[in-house]
Amino acid sequence: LQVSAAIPDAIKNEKFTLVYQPQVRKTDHQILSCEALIRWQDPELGFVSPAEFIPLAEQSGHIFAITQWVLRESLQQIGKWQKVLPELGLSVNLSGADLAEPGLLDVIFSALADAQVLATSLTVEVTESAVVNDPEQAIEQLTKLRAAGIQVAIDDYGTGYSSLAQLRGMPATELKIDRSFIMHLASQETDKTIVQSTINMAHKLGLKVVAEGVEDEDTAKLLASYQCDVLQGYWFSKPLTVDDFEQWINKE
Ligand code: G
Ligand code: G
Ligand code: MN
Ligand code: NA
Repeated sequence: LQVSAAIPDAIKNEKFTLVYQPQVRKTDHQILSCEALIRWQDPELGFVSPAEFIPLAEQSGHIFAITQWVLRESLQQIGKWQKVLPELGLSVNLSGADLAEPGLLDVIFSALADAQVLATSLTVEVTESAVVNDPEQAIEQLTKLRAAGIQVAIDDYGTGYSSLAQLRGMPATELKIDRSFIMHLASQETDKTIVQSTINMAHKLGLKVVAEGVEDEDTAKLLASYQCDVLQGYWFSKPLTVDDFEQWINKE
């Protein structure tokens, strides 16, 4: 059984699950938000990585159905968690193909309404490569989302198609520095310079900065000293199932 051939059935029978990775404040490491990440454990195929099936779903036109499920499922979950943690935010990854869907805004607004979650609680993460296919259409949709109070994060910043010209044109509220710049931060002087300058530039543009892939205490301390607003990575927590996330919250 091929992964691509199994995608329609996985959508239809809701075979995906979500895990949630905490995003914490730089100073006291209090939880602010979490990123929803999709998982697929298939009875026949075993564990299929999103790094494999998301690009296949994009190619076959199935990604928007997956994104709709992710949005509805994660917003329902956040709605429950907000009863205990009213300020908890949620980040969801969007694909470039989602930004080309005319129905995207309706899907997001109805998922928010059904979950009784405020638009300001939601951040959509897009890579700059998601915007290259049809920049005008993508930027128009992101601008509408922002006008409704939804936050827009540029994911994996510094890699792929990212450029200063694209940053200039993006209606972003947040910049997520790619983990390849964070992983060796404590030992690489070049990375320190790049990360520090990127944080300063982002702040001057009015953007919040998130570092992903924080794996040790030295890196967390360095990033705090650079005024990086939000930290995410294995040092704080790996992506967690719903049960594990609730345990983690209770422990913190
Ligand atoms: O969680 P993990 O490191 O396995 O994710 C691998 C890749 O899949 C990352 O680039 C991540 O952004 C992407 N990904 C994970 N969940 C989703 C999702 O729900 N939607 C989209 N579009 N991408 C996702
Ligand atoms: O592309 P995106 O940033 O959405 O990818 C998120 C992915 O990064 C998640 O699937 C998660 O599994 C992975 N991830 C999260 N924290 C860390 C970390 O500290 N180190 C590494 N290597 N990967 C991480
Ligand atoms: Mn992401
Ligand atoms: Na991503």
